[in-house]
Amino acid sequence: MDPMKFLTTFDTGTVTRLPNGRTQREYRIVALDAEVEAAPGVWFPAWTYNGTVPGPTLRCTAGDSLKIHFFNEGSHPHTIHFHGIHPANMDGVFEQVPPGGRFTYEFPAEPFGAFLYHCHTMPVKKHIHKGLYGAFIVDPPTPRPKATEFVMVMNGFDTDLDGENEFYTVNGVANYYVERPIPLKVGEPVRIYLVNVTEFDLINSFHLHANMFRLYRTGTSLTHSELTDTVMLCQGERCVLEFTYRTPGRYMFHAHQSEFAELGWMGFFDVTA
Ligand SMILES: [Cu+2]
Repeated sequence: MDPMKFLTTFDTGTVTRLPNGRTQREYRIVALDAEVEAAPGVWFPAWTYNGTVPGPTLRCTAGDSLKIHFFNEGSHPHTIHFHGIHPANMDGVFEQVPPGGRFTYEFPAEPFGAFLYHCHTMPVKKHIHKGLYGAFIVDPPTPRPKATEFVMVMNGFDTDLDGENEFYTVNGVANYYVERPIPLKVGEPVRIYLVNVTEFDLINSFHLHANMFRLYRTGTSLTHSELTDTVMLCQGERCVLEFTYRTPGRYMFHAHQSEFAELGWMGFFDVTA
């Protein structure tokens, strides 16, 4: 998907009301082998959820009853392992889904926070670096304050299959937001759900220029833990960031691993009055 569209696209599922009054959300996820463009003109033979890397951003509210219908139309066994609380048999580790197979994950969404999902088939390193992951947002029952909300998934692409990343991106295409800065308004409150699934490298990070953000680690509290301009995340870690720009102009954001920034993990916000 076009990374500009991906920023604000949230799959909230098909909603029904259960007899007990709970909201039920049903999602459809299909594992597919697909070529994805990791950088302009550079195609990567990916394993995907629903044809894109990252996969769709799934969103719900704490307490919702979730059903994720998973169909494996790929060439290898896969699963979906969600972060969060759920029973062992819904954990996507032991219930391997063979090509042509299907599985329905069912669990209540808890707790609220910023999460991710990914394939947990061995070797997990391969199933992750091939592209099987996405963001999973569980909103608090009382919504967070109104803001422009973006999802940013930090990843890498090992395009020559040597066990190291040739490109680093947010939302799947190297340097995308350098070529097409993200438009913002002065005074507009912004919230970013940030997820790190970079394979091969121990950490990744997000640095915001000329500003500071409120940091909510894992998004599981409504009280921020820090006011900072840089956050470092291990693979599988995620957080929520909130900030507002006060003056118009072009502002950079990037990984504060200079190497990652130079290999594609960089972007701009264009802030107008
Ligand atoms: Cu897999």
